[in-house]
Amino acid sequence: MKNRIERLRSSFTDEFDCYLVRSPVNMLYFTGVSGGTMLIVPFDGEATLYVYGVNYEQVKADAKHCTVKRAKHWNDFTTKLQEQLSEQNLKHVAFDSMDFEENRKLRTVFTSSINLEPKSEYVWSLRRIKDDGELKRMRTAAELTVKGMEIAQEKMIAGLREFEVAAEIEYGMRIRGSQGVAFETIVASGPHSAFPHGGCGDRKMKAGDVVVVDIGATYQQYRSDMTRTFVVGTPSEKQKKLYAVVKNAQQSAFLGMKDGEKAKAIDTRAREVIKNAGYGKHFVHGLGHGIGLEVHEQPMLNSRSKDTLRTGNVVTDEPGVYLVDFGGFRAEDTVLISQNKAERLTNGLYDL
Ligand SMILES: [Mn+2]
Repeated sequence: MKNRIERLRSSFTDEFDCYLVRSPVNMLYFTGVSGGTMLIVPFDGEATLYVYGVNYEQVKADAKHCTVKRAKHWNDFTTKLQEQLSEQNLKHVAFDSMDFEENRKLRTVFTSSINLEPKSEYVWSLRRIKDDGELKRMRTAAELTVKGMEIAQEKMIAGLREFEVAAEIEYGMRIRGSQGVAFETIVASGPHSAFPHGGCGDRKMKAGDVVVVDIGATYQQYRSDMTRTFVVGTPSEKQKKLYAVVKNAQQSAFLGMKDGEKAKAIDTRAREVIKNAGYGKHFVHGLGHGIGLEVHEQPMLNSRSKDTLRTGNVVTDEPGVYLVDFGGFRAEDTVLISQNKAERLTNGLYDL
């Protein structure tokens, strides 16, 4: 099988003859290391990863599928890049992403005959389809996340503060091999639960509180994302009913997820369930997002998405209902899309 740089190169079109990878996550994706300054992928010949001195030895030791060269500073790098472009007569240069100031500086050193255009979609079309090695890591990240959620469930104790629960979750994932959290842990209790990004503060949980716990472990750079809603003590009938609506919506979307389905249609499946239960206007966000090296990736699952689900996509399925005066409810799993079905990588703990 071709390596990722070769696959990027074989997707080149007449529109460009050289691709600059500037995003650290994308450099990691192509070369196996972060810490580079820029990866240059010309149509012909070796890919070159430029690195500043501070990271040179480490990157040189670990980088795959490219030549590693040292650049003293940004101007040294741009001079070398400019030389390479003119030597190889490369005129149409695409890039993934770059901040405005860097883009401006590059344009000033390039001769007027060189085009520089953003074309991140060429990297995304590779990254959104996970290979076996990536899936193995994502499964481990998901297992660690489920373990963290089990700990959360055990800690739904009146008198504990949100940050204490978060600390137990994070420790439990870390001690089992998580590289760190995939994003900031959410333990949102009581009134905080009604905010989709309820955070995690010093509020003391009390009996009857709804608690939304949204967590993720990272394993060998790959992330996972899972949410469950708990109640401290015995849940009320209304709390049970609202969580049931959310879980039914989540399951309805899940059953529709497979290769070839429109992401927008999957979002609609969940939205219909919540709408029919009378809470349509309280589902205030999209259904989900791709996940991998980053917590939010393509494809997106929402009412504006033009994406189609494909085998190898890993996405979240996370409908929610948020009642400001009552509490918020969300159930989320990280899901792998296959030919005729989907598979929950985070699985279990569906009871309130
Ligand atoms: Mn999520």
